[in-house]
Amino acid sequence: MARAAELTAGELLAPPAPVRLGDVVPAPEQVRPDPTADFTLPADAAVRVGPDPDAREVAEQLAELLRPATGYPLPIVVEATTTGGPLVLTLAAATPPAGVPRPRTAAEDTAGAGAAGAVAGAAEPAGTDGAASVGGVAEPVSPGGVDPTPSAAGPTTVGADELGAEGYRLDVTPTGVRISADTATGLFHGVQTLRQLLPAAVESPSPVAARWVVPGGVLVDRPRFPYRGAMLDVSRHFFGVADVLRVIDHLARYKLNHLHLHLTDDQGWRIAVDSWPALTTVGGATEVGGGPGGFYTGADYRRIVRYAARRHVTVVPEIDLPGHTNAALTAYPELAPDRVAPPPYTGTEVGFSYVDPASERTYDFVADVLGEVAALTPGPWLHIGGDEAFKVKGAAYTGFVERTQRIVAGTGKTVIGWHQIAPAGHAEERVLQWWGTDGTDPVVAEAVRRGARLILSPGNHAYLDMKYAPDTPIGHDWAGLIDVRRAYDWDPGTHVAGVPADAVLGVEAPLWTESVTTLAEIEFMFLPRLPAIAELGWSPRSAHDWAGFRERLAGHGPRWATAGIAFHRAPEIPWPAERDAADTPTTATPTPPATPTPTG
Ligand code: TNX
Repeated sequence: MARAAELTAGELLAPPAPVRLGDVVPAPEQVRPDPTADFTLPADAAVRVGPDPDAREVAEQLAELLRPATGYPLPIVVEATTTGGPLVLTLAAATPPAGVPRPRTAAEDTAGAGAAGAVAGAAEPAGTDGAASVGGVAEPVSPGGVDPTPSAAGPTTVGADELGAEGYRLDVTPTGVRISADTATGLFHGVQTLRQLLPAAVESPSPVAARWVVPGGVLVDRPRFPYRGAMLDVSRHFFGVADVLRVIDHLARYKLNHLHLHLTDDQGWRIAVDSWPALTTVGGATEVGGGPGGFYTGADYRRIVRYAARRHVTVVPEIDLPGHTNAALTAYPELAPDRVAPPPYTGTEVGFSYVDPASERTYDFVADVLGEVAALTPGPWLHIGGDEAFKVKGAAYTGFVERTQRIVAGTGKTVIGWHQIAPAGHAEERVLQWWGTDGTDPVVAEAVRRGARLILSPGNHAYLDMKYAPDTPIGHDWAGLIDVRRAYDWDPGTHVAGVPADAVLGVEAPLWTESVTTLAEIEFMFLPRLPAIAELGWSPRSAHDWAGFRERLAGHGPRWATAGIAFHRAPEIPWPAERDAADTPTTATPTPPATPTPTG
């Protein structure tokens, strides 16, 4: 505060070209810019919020985001009813927004842009605008905010009660910014948007002399799909708690709401299980390339889960079964088909290990492990892997999966498995994670007809362990090269033949870590592709536009650089010239890790 206040007007930087209201990733559903309504944050601003504890928590997070760069104190003021002020968070918006088109559902999107708009309801009378007047004109608003032509959704209106579990409304007027939502999660997403609407210098960890201008107008936003995630493989290389927390920050920035942790594989078992302690003491001591490995204690895992929950991210734990289990077998040979402990594995081959599906001891193990992991996990999901169990075939495989699905149901969780579990019998609500590369799989389509839902992680678009280009220093290419455009150019609603959009729960970008060894390398592979996947999961299909996306994404380079986050300067993105990011650290480009030596 003191430092910022001491700066004279002459020392202030020239006002940066304000970010445009639609310059947000993922693209908001509806944007109505009002260039006459820009707002400048004053040094004495408070964050005003109602008494709901979760909303107060979001207010505190907003202040935490803004304090370092602005140097402003930003006290939190709790009010029974929020009125006005520079920064206001309002839960359960009481007044419907005026003149905002009704959002389209995923199913409507799939029906085609032109026809789908004429759904449910004529335009409501405009007028009772909430925090900020936008003139009450029921004029359509374009998704992405860069195109003033009407969106295909047509001029129907959305009531405030339609913001749903994650939506929010953001009003910017010359006197302040108000974020309204039905839930604290919606407020949190609105805060992430506000962060992007401020100059990139807001990412600075120390005070910066800048005018903190927010572009004027109204934005109404909510997700296309409920499940939007990323996966981190902590088995092939182990990543400590601090790294995982930082990954959660990156997810939250882009409104991703699930972190899938691939906790077990041949190269290491990473989650403590009290009833089978050698899983970690023996099975956790290895990783690809021969490094020391590591594992999360129950307390570590709880800390990750709590940190994620505060950022409205749900942790999805994966225990990969019946294959990918060499680390478990080194600890407990009684689970192996021949009851002989295999040597520890630090290579990168797949498909050779499995727990004995014919042994009752295996199901004791599965029930104990899944029971303990379920008890540690507040979220609704348990992921059982199921991929590449090449040596467990036919009825032995489907029988194992069906029994494991029942064990999961017994823990009260909903089962997720890689799409290889499709031939197993249906289990209520079960979810398949598609990682195929050609969009056709009759077995998966049939499982969906029986009631399964799908998370889409197509290997050739969403696998962030694939290289960007032939010269990318780390990564694989078995599913092809994935540059930013390839990560962006597909539609989760239509991607798998025979799977309708309403069976699609959402999208996930997996990061396998055979070749990824450091946090900087994780960031290099995530950014800038993770925001592409995030936009596919969040934004209405009508907002999908590569030309607009690459321009919006370009503005994030200076943000990452200012925050000290590594990323790949992908050549197809028009990054601002270096001088525009003059106050930013140099981007870290990872050096290639030593090639791991397969040992089996
Ligand atoms: C396939 S995708 C795997 C993983 C590897 C990955 C490498 C899937 C479910 N299984 O075991 O790490 O390829 O890209």
